Amino acid sequence: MAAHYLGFDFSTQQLKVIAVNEHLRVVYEDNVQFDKDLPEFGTQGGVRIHSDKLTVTSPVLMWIKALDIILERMKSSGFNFSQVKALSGTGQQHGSVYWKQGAQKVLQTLSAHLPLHSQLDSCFSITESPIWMDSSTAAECRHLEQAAGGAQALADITGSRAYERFTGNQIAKIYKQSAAAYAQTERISLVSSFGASLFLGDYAPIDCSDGSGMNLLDIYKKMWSEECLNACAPDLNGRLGCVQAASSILGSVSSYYIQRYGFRDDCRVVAFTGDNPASLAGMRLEEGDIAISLGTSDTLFLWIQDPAPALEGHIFCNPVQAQDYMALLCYKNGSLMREKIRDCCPSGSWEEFSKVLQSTSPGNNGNIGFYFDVMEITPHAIGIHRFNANKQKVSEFPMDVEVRALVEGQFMAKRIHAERLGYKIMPQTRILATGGASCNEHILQVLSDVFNAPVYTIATANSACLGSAYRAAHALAMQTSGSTFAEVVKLAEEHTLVVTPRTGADQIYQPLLKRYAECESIVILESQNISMN
Ligand code: ADP
Ligand code: XUL
Repeated sequence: MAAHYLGFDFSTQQLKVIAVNEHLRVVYEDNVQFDKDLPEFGTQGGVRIHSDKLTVTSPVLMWIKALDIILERMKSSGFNFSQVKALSGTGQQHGSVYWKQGAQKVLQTLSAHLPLHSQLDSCFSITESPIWMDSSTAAECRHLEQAAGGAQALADITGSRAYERFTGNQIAKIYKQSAAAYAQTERISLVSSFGASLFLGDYAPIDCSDGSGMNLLDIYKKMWSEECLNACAPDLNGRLGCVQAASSILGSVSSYYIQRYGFRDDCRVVAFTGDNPASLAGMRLEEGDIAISLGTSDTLFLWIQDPAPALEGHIFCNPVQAQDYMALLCYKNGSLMREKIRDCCPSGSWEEFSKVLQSTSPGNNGNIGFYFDVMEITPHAIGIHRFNANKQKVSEFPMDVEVRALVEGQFMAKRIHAERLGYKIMPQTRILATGGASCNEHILQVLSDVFNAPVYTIATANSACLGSAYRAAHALAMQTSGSTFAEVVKLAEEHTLVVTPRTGADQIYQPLLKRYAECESIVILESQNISMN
């Protein structure tokens, strides 16, 4: 009988699912868009931005309802769940879910006659889950860094200095502001391990790779750091449970899925992980490659063996090879910022945005722009800043200059920060692009020109979801025959070469990158002044 593997992605704007067959070909793909398909939650881009503009949450019940919808749709389309040998999944990183006392019992005794959301609706002590876009925990970050002996000391343990969106700081804020809700909390999950818990019918462990995005895990010992836990909230260890390797098989699907959807009783649930680690798996990253994901957030990641945590960027445990690591840079002002500038074009369409990129020339005649609608992570800066060819600040650009300045600026920042992490572009460098905007060839052309390297994609822009299906197949193969991830994904389709750098691009961007870095220093200073006033 044919074997299928499922991957689920609880991402910022939608829940996605992909099924692959035993040859790792995609046989089913669907998504539930939170804003459009679940309007009763009133989210924008899947999130709620609170009035302080810093607090950003998503309703946990919305994610559960989305799972009910997607499974029902699969069932009505005739999807044969009994062929699924294993499933795994992924979630936006850093977001946290607070299960109320008694919730474990409810998870273990779900009735197959009812949808999940109606049974789990009173299972959460915090119903608005803080997510990665939140930047309201500056005070908690300062406290954690102090407790660990400084920013670098914290990075040396957890792979990152303190970041506002990292879960330990979010938990510390919840403990401070809602001590009663914290006291009622039986378990804290990441979005990924929350997804796994729904399928397992029990609390699923946090995996090491997504666990690295919490400022709580010792990434070398792969255990919680007592020092960090104690600095965030009391009795945290018990609420987090143990961590496990990302390729662990956690158990079989709960009887709920067997009875309601016809899953087989030995369908395995493989640990869920963060979307960036899952993307690394889906892109089949190899040493020397650089992956760029252009989703709600823009991220850039590399596979590394000898990590050197710094004050910029993050080091996570590697999701497919337990002894290795991955480096990651994350940019908050990704697709949503591009959408904002796109909407300034007369027709507000991606076609027009692309035409403008095509009709303007690389280097933008020396004009440079920084577009940070929300406080950026690297650099820590906010606002829109435009510089003309003489490095003078200007208040506006014509629309076509603006579009190119935005896209060139976003990619120049990525190249500069990757090089600061020690990354070197070599003649054999491949850029692997994924995420929603990677279907746009004109955006990828600018990426290729700025990095002076060819850009490849895979058949789906949803690499995190696909990577989860691959990880499910790998965990089973590892258990039965000890296969490595690389051996298992050899079957997958080749990457597709989409664009190569235009002649002369390197000569244009070398000096412009230098100017961009100089302008960035000015922008950082100005942002500091804005936040002080
Ligand atoms: P996430 O998984 O983080 O929810 P996706 O990776 O699915 O997000 O990316 C969604 C984004 O992709 C949208 O916000 C949209 O701006 C962007 N996108 C979709 N199509 C295009 C296009 N043709 N050109 C540029 N960006 C696009
Ligand atoms: C990574 C990050 C985002 C989220 C949402 O550190 O914050 O990429 O994982 O995609």
